[in-house]
This record gives sequence, structure tokens and C-alpha cells, in this order.
Amino acid sequence: MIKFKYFFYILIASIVLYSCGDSGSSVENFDHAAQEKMDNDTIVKFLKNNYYNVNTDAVEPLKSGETALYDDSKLVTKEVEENDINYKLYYYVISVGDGTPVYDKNSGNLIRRKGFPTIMDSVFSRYKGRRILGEKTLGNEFDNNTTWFSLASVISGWTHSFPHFKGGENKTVPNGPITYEKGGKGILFIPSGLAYRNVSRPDIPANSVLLFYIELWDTVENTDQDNDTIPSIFEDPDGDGNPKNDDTDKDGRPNYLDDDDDGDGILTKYEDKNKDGDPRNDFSDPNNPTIPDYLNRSIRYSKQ
Ligand SMILES: [Ca+2]
Ligand SMILES: [Ca+2]
Ligand SMILES: [Ca+2]
Ligand SMILES: [Ca+2]
Repeated sequence: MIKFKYFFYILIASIVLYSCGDSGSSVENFDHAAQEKMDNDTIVKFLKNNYYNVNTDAVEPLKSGETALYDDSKLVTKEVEENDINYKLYYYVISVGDGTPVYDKNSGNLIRRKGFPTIMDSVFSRYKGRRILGEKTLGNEFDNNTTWFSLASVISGWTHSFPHFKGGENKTVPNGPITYEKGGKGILFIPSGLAYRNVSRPDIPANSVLLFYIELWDTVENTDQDNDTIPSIFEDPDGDGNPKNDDTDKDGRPNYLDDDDDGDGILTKYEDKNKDGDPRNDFSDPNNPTIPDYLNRSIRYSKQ
């Protein structure tokens, strides 16, 4: 519980990263499809004229003989549909990351390592951002931070790239700086349509194409934003992989942020008839045998 409060305050503090969403003050009749083409052109030209310099750990203009980012096997292209437009998101994988180790509390032995986060999980990351201004030109750093945030609440260029990296191991010594080793590390190239779109932000003009250096340090597996015992990634009754568009009781709060998903007055966590701690396997309505009780308004079961 304390953990989630902690996230909440951190999220408030790092508000600069948050997407404006559809209700932002975007210019009406803006041609987002045309902007997507321009942005992709900008990114492709940049990728063809720059490389990753291992020694400086930075992207730099080609000099002689280096492999351009565009031709580098560590560059990945991912298609992301947003507002009916197919965007291309590019990310360069310096290292995937070993995954944050989980140790047995008593013996101290390694039990396993955490896997990739989902698009709904909370992550601990170090990052810095710059704008891509031309085929060999980056703008000044506009952000440089280390913080926890939810992948469900940031620009979608982050939501869809971070899940390709794993966390690392906390090696912080007492009174020393926060230090992680063997975490995921990469560089993101994000079109404006997967960032702040045609809305200007402090230090980031409208329609900016962004580059981020990221390190993924830790993740919260099965993040449960509304604390209703169902991990946010599974609060997706229509099964399209996006929990943000599911609002069973149509109260304006998507299910992953609603602790009473069917709006029947009984909290989801208590609609658990077989008392196994999971409301997803309780079906009491003979007329709707495939709808779990917590999504069925006519079934109001409350744990004794
Ligand atoms: Ca959905
Ligand atoms: Ca819920
Ligand atoms: Ca309910
Ligand atoms: Ca149950």
C-alpha cells in the first residue's frame, strides 16, 4: 500500500512526461497523417546519418566507416496505431537487461529474475531527452531524471518501447548514489504523434520529434493501479490488448482505475465467491455463465 502512495506522489512530481491526451488544446483540423510522414522522414534521415558511439555512449554524426543506426542490427522498428494512424516507433537496444533479481527473504538465495514489464506496469528508470532537429542535429537536453512512473500514464512512445527492456540489479551502497547494474539500456526515436503531438510543452515545441536515452532499473510486476487484486494488464474485458478503452459500468473511469468495475456497489476485490483471492474465476449467473461476477451488475456477492 505504501508502495502505491509513493508512486502517486512521484507521478505528480514528474508531470512533464505526461501525454496531454485527446482533450488537449490541439489545433483543430490538424493533419496528423501528414505530420506522421514528415516525422518519419525526419527520423529515417537522422538514423541514416548518425551512429551509436560505444566509447562516448552517445549518438553522433557519421565520420568514416561507422555503421549508421539505420543499418545497425540493434535498431528495431515497431508499428504503433494511435488515433487511427499507423506510426513507426524506433528503438535501439544497447542491452536488453538481465531482469531485476528476486531473492528469497529468508535464505537470500536468488529465486528468479523479473521479466519484461507490460504496457501497464510501473517502472524505475533513468532517462534524458533531446529533440531531433535535423539529419545531424539534436537540440539541447530538455529533461534528465531518474524516477518511478507508470507506463500506462506516459507518452505512448514510452508505453510501447519500455516493455522491450528488463530491469537490473540494485547495487546501491549505504549513503551512495542510486546504482543499478545490468539493467536494460537503449535509445528511443519517437515521432511527435507518439509524444506530445501538436501541443507545445515547456521546452518542447509542438510537433517535436524526440530522442531519449533510457536505462530500465526495476519494474513492479503485475502492477495493480486501483488495488482491486486484478493486475491492470488483465483489466481488458474486450481483449484487444489495451486496458485503457474498457469501462464496464461506463462511469468514466476505465476498469484499471475503477475498484468497482460493474458499479454495483460491491468492490471488485470482494466479488470473489470462492475466496481464492482472484475475482476473475467466479461465475454465479446461470444466464451469463461467461461473465465474471465482478463485471456483472446483477450479481452482488460480498465476502463475509
Ligand atoms: Ca481493451
Ligand atoms: Ca478495476
Ligand atoms: Ca462490483
Ligand atoms: Ca475467485
